[in-house]
Amino acid sequence: MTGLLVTVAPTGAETAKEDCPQLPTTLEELVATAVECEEAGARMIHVHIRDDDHAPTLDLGRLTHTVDALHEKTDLIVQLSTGGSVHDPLDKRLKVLDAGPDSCSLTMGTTNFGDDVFSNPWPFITELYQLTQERGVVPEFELFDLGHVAALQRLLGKYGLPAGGKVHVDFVMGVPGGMPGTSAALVAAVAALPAEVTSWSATGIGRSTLPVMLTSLAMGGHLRVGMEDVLTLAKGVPVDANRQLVERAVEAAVVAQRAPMSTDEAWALLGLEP
Ligand code: KMH
Ligand code: ZN
Repeated sequence: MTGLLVTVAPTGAETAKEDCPQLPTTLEELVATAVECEEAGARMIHVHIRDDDHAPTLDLGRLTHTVDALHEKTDLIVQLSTGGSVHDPLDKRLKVLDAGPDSCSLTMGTTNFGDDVFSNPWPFITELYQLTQERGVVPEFELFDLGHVAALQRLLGKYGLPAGGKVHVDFVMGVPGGMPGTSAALVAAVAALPAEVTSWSATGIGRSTLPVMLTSLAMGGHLRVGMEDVLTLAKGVPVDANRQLVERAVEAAVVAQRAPMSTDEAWALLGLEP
C-alpha cells in the first residue's frame, strides 16, 4: 500500500483567537506547532498567518519571515495559502509567492463558503498557475467541488504540468457551499480526476473529518488534518493542539497499514528537493 503524506493545516483564517486560545497565531506558536507536528509524522504544513491582533494577514514581510523560520526549524514542505481569507483581494493573494514557499495552495474555482464567497475567477487561477510555473513553486490544487476537478483538467490541458512535473491535489470537503464530506462524494471526485494527477489528499471540515479521513486512507489517498479544518476530537472534546490531530491520523494510517512517509519520500512525491 502507498505510504502516507500527512499535511497539517494548523491555523486557517476563519477561527478567532479569542474563541480558541490554543490556535497557533503567533510566529512562536506556529513554529512550535510545526516542530511537534513534524515529530508526530507530518511532512507538509499549509500556512495561514495572523497579525499582532491575531487577525488573518497576507503581509509579505511576515510571510517571508514565517517561511524562513519554518525552514530553519523543520524539514517540512512549506505551503503558503494563496486563498487567504474570504476578504483578501486577488492582487494580494498573487503576491504570496514572493515569500518564497516550496508550495502554495491553488483553488480551482469560486465557492460559496458559509455565508461568504471564496472568490477564484478563472483569470486569477491561470495567472497564479503561470506564476507558480515561473517561480518553481509547486501548487497543491484545492478542490472544493466536482466542478473544480473539471477546471483542473482544463488548466492542465491549456498550460501544461506544474513545476517539478507532479500534480498533487487536495479535496477540501464539507464546506457549506462545496461538495459534502461523504465517502460517496470522495469516490466520485477521485474517479473524475485527470490522468495527470500523481497524488491526492483529502480533508473533511468539522464533523466530516473522520468519514473523509477513513475513506481517503482506504482508497490510497493522503491526508490533511489540523485546526484550520476541525476544532474538536469528538463531540464536546476540543482539540488542544494540532499534534493530536496528526497523531490520530498516523494511528489510523498504521491500522490501515499505510506507513507515514519519510521526509525524502514526501518531497519527492511533490517533485521537490529538500
Ligand atoms: N480560508 C479560505 C477562504 C486556501 O488556503 O487556499 C480559503 C482557504 C483555502 O483556506
Ligand atoms: Zn487554507
